[in-house]
Amino acid sequence: MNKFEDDFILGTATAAYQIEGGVNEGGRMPSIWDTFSKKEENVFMGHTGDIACDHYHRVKEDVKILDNIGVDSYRFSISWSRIFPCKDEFNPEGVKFYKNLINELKDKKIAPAITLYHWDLPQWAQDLGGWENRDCIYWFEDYCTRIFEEFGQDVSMWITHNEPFCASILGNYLGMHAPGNKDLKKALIVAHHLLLSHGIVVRAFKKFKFENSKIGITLNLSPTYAVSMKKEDVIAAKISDGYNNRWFLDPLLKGHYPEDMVDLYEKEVGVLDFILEGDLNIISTDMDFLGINYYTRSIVEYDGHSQLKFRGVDGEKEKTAMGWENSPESMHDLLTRIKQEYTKLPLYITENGAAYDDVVTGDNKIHDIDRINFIKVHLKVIQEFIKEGGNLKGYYLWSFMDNFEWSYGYSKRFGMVYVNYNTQERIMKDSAIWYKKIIKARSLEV
Ligand code: IFM
Repeated sequence: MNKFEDDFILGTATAAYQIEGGVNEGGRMPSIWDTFSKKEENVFMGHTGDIACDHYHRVKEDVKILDNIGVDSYRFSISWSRIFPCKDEFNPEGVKFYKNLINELKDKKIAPAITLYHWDLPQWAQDLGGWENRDCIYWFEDYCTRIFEEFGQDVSMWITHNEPFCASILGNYLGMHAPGNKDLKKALIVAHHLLLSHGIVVRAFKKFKFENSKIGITLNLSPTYAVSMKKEDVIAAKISDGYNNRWFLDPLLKGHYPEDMVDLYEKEVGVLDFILEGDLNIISTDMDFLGINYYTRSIVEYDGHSQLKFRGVDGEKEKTAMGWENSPESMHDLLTRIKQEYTKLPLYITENGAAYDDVVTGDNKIHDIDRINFIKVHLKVIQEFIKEGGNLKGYYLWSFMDNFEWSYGYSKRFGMVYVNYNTQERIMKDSAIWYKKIIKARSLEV
């Protein structure tokens, strides 16, 4: 029987803006997501994170549910604008909120894993140019250093950034996320500054010499396949891979940006003169692990009309409510590639999961069999990869509970715990009951 080792982490994850609510409480000031979600048509039906899952007021109850499920670790993010609501203005009440959460978790022997930046830049920082401004890196360093001083000893796992691709490209090139820009050059500057801030924060962290505490970054990676063997489709797939994956993996793990993409981007936006001497050395500072968020594969073809000459093609596999294919084999391809081409560092799947259109039955149950199957096939791949010698140390299911799914608002449910947004009642879906069994047995055969 295939068992998960005792030190393999079976956890779950959320992010601050997606669950907390309480946006005007405890001294918090707006982030770019408050601003973005309040502008018409940015988010499905005008939804915002104002109340979300009201986790701000329900920490105790939520940790109790985590404890009931039995997760080894809970990954959550800190809202920077609770800690520094205004520039240089530290807010002890913000720290108190997270200290309380950490203590609740530790009481229940759940290891906290903290993401320092999950897209909710304080609005004051955006007003000063946001991540486009190189100074933002140092504001981020100040905030992280303060957090390390407050909680460093209590937290075993730190993630500098969640999905810098989304924060830079979705937020600044495609305009689908805050702050809503549509400018490739801006997006590339933001991506560079995010990566640089990662390296600077890793260096700041190492100075503390915390025992049993590690730091890394989380990338959303999508293995990319050409729709056909035609030369132009193969080239399109290479570009798409460069755009999604290599632009982030290469600087972090190889110390340089991929040359083919530098050439392409320079043709589009001019010289990338925001990359200064020494930056890549900092970006590639040794970290302790690589976090990977994996949801689906991408299939692409050549598109002469698009700026970067590729477009996504619909695949034929079964899809989740996001329209994303359920493709566990591609996660295997991805992990194998990371191991062979990039790093021997410990890997964590810091997110994996699926949205489905859940139905609450008359007796208040949610029989989310599709979600159970989705998680199961991905956990199987993880076991396979570990058997083959892969250095994979943990799995965080996205998400602990239904939450604000960015531009989709509350219309997509990723949780293993159902949230009734009218009453804030939480109901464990069948997937949570199943995950509990898996964790207890440390095996998929339950
Ligand atoms: O909800 C998001 C999360 O914030 C980042 N990773 C992908 C999830 C699902 O889209």
